[in-house]
Amino acid sequence: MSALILIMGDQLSFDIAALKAGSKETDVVLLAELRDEASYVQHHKKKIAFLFSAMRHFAKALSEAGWKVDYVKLDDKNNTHHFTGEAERALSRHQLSRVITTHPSEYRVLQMLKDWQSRADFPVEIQDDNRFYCSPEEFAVWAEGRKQLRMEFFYRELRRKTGILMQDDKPIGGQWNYDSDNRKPPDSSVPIPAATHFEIDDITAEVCKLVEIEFAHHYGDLEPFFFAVTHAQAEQVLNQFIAERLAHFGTYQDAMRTGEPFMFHSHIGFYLNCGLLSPMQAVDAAHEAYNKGLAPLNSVEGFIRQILGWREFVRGLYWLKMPEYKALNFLQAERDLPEFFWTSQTDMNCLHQCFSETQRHAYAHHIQRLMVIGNFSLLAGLSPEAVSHWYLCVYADAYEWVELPNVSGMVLFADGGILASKPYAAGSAYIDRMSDYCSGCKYSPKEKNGDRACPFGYLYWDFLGRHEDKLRTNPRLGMIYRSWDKMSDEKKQQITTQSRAFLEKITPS
Ligand code: FAD
Ligand code: DLZ
Ligand code: SF4
Repeated sequence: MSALILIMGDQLSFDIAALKAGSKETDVVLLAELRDEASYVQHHKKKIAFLFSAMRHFAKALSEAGWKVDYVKLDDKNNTHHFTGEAERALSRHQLSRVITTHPSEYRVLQMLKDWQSRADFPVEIQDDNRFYCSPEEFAVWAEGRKQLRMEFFYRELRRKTGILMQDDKPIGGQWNYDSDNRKPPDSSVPIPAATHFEIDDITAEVCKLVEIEFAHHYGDLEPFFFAVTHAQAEQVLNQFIAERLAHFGTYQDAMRTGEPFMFHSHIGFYLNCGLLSPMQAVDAAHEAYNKGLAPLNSVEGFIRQILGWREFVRGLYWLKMPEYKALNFLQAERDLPEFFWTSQTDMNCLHQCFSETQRHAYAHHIQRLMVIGNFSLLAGLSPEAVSHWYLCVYADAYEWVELPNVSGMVLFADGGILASKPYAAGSAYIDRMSDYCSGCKYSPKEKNGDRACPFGYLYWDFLGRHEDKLRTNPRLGMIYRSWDKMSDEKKQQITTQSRAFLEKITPS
């Protein structure tokens, strides 16, 4: 029986399971630009334009490959703007009575598909997503009976299972992880290659015009737009990363420099997450570069760990712990987001730089997300719901399955330690060491009191004091609490007063 093959906006892969299960001869492929998906959170304008353009290019490529494709544009006057309405309309339009799709990436959409399955008039076949190394079921088996879920042990299992960077059952080089080699501060004498840019073609130009009008009130800049929008272009970004940046990826992984949003990072997350690239392509390309002697082991292992380790781990965790995971708030953080998350207007130069780059490019690299914006959100006690909403809106690679564990688990410790063994809280020293931001700041990391004192300094201690009841027993925080204990009451009071005044100023109660 012929079928409607539903391809969602983050399933743009030629070998996606739903296409593999279908037939070019008899089936119809449906892709639809939907207001509900573009604005269930107000996604960055660039993210919407990127996805719509990638969807249109993919639809065109599928047609050229012989598939019958039905593409519903945003401005189609009959567009219902949700998956259910568009699937129903397409079934009726093509006189089909069943749907094939691929397991969605988000819990909310899976619930919708389960709803379809409960209807007699809507038979739907959900194929497993074949674009990951580890299925949610395999992850659940690995997690079973473990007190703590730690990425490092999961990653080693996947290294063993796949044989990646392995020799005779042992990690190549003798170590599993080379992170200790990967913490060099930025070095202005090492030139950073320009990010791969593409000219806007007619499809992207049309989509940008549409987004500028229809999503004018959304966050972010549409220009400059230079993202890849086809598989071939995404592959070019990957190849250029391997050739020009991978060798330094590990060494400068944590480094931040003013005006250099991409540093030595790959900027392929957008493409991996919507299907223009597969994780296997990226991992294999890095492995091959290592075999050819084009990049050192600390860089290659570091890059592969992000994809084979972290990316797979957070996905497994998401499916294992949803929907409860979303509601967790271990530290009972309730503060609203300060306005400057949206406007970038703050005197704290590190935040200002990271917010400005986010606004312009719908991108910030990992350490900016973790140690600057994330660390600030943790120390300031911002609510997990508000922070998660923000991250989902502003990054072009953001989808709940990967954003939520990073925000809730890695950054805010809202899951109480399911993902991380301790909160990634830090004062100003790390930012000062790993960036050039402090030299251009109104505040100073050296000053502890007065108007010029860096807020990270006092907020850090205030955070530890505020959460003493929950964190003191954490074995990894023992030494820090010993320093806290040595502080005079007067000093502690001063920290509290400074912190309260600062927090009241950024989000008045
Ligand atoms: P690179 O640094 O070049 O790394 C290569 C790839 O490894 C990335 O493209 C990504 O696919 C993967 N990767 C690296 N770190 C992680 C991680 N912690 N979790 C999962 N995959 C990882 N990543 C997203 O893809 N979507 C998100 O919505 C997202 N939200 C984040 C929110 C916070 C608070 C933090 C701390 C991290 C978040 N990350 C997210 C992870 C990471 O920051 C981005 O994947 C990375 O910055 C993307 O840039 P890149 O492609 O240049 O990555
Ligand atoms: C993120 C996104 C956006 C902005 N727009 C669309 C869209 O118009 N049509 C579509 O099929 N998908 C879109 N997406 C991606 C979906 O939100 C994503 O596929 C679901 O969250 C699946 O889990
Ligand atoms: Fe950020 Fe503090 Fe440095 Fe300013 S002084 S850039 S606020 S860490």
